[in-house]
Amino acid sequence: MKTIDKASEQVLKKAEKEKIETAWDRLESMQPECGFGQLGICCRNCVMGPCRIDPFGEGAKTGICGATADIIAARGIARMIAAGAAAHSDHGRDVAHTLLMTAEGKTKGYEIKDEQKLKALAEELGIKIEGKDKNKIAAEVAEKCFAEFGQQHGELQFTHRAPKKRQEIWRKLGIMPRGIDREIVEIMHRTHIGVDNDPENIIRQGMRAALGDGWGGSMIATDLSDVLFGTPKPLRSMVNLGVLKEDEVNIVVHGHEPTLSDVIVSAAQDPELLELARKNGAKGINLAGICCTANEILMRHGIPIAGNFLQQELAIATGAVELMLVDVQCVMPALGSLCRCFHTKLVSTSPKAKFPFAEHVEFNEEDALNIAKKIVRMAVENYKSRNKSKTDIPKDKMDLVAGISAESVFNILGGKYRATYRPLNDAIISGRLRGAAGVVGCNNPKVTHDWGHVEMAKELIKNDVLVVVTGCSAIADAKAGLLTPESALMYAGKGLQEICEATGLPPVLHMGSCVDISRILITLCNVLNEGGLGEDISDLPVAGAAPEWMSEKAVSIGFYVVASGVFTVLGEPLPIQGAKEFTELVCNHLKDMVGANFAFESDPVKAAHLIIDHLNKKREALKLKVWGR
Ligand code: BF8
Ligand code: SF4
Repeated sequence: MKTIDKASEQVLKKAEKEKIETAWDRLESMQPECGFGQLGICCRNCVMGPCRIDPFGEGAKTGICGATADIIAARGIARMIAAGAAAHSDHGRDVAHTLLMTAEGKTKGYEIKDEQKLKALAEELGIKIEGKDKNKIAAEVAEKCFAEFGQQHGELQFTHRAPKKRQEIWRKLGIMPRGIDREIVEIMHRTHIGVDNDPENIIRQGMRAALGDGWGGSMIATDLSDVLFGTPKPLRSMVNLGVLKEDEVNIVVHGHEPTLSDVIVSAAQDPELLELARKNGAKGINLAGICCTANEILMRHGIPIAGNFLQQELAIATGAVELMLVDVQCVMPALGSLCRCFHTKLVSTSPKAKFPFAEHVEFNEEDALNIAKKIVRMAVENYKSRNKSKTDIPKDKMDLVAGISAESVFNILGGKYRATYRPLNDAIISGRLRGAAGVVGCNNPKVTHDWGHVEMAKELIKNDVLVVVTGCSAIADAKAGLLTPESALMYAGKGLQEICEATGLPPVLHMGSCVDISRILITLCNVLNEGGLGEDISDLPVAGAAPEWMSEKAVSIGFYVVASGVFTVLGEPLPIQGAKEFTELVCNHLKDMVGANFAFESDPVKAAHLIIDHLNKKREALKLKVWGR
């Protein structure tokens, strides 16, 4: 089965009938995938190779330089971390840039929306705020954050948000990140031929760069986005391909950075463009999102989501999309040729990311609103070209609640509102909640679309585990109805059900895009600070999972989550299994180093039970109630 999502299934049938190719078809024609690559034992870091290790027979046991399977796999993973951390962090840098330009009055279409968060950040960063207006403060905050990327000595500022004990672990292991860019560069240096050839030493640097992502680049992205676009608060919206409209201009935003999508929201409400839409025979302008940029504008504006990663092609294949605009990350290069089968215009906007058959309208912050309007106008003018006979929009759409941040909501978990995390901690201590799990990450056509996320989330909430979600996982669960308060009655265990009833919250909480996993880290710190659940993140009854992951960003996330002390289960194994000792290091020995490790389990229900067992063990260590004992 390709997908559990009815809307996706309907469009996939249409695609098959009309011989439209999708990622699933391409996966099929790729079979068998390269076994050396899957096992992580091939290397082309120099041109004496490429080399590959024979995992079974009498073939090569080292590369030409002498690198073993373990060295090759460790280098490969470190480079995946470097790419993932670079992607998230560059996103953070772009938000810092937009904040600085806005503070200097050089942008059109942005303003500082959360002054309170700005001031709190300034104080944390050691910036004096007395007598300064918000723009002056914002400029200094942006500059200070910029400096974190290139910092050569010292420690990243936001790592000091972590519990003292955790910071000590990082220092002792030599994995406290210095500057974000510096750690990424150092991975590239160490994995060059003939540099670091000790798998443990390599992965230490991998974790250091990953921590620079989670507690650096990603955290900067989240915090500065909140300052600029507003900190999310709970809100309702809709999800799935059924949010596309038959009689309106459909614009789909896809990619990651909120800087463009946020102004597109304003441009789509422009009276002149709405009038033009009506003149062209459309009833309005309908905005929807794919992937994490969708999560960004859902969290802050309630803009509906058309789908997750594997639905990017399906949205176009409905025939109802006038224009898809993309920025960076997770955008398939297949989109351009697909758009040529329909009237859909594909518009690339980032100087960093151009695509075949896409029209490029370069985005810049100085003129953001005008550029956004230009793109919306292109969509409106394209409505006339829609071929009604080629259009087929699935009816499926689902309600959802989103907009959960570390600042909101957790205060009321447990039922009574007080401005502390006490109710949440009490719920865990009393055993109404067994613990919490962050289920995050991508889609991957190797896994039945959405199945990994949805089955895992259901099994967890059934066992009174509060589930927090981000990225494409959040979208999968939303489509299955798990982001509605009502789903608690259908799927949650008794304790979690009581909490959802008392608070009106769903049992699965949407915390945003993938960079917003930093919100989960902060939530964990807040829980610890509240007291009663240990002294370090690794003491908490919490776990992480990525049931359908595929991207290098997910590898970076996995490593910063584990290095922060959170046990993490991956649906697809890391490509390291041809390297026995390195696999043992990642799946076991890391526990002795950072208090947490990875597990690989492709069955989402079994994976949920690995998590539940882990939470039970943590509860036992904290001397809290454990079920069935
Ligand atoms: O950053 S979950 S497929 S969209 S990588 Fe990409 Fe994966 Fe989706 Fe968001 Ni995250
Ligand atoms: Fe082969 Fe070593 Fe060169 Fe890699 S670095 S390609 S293992 S010789």
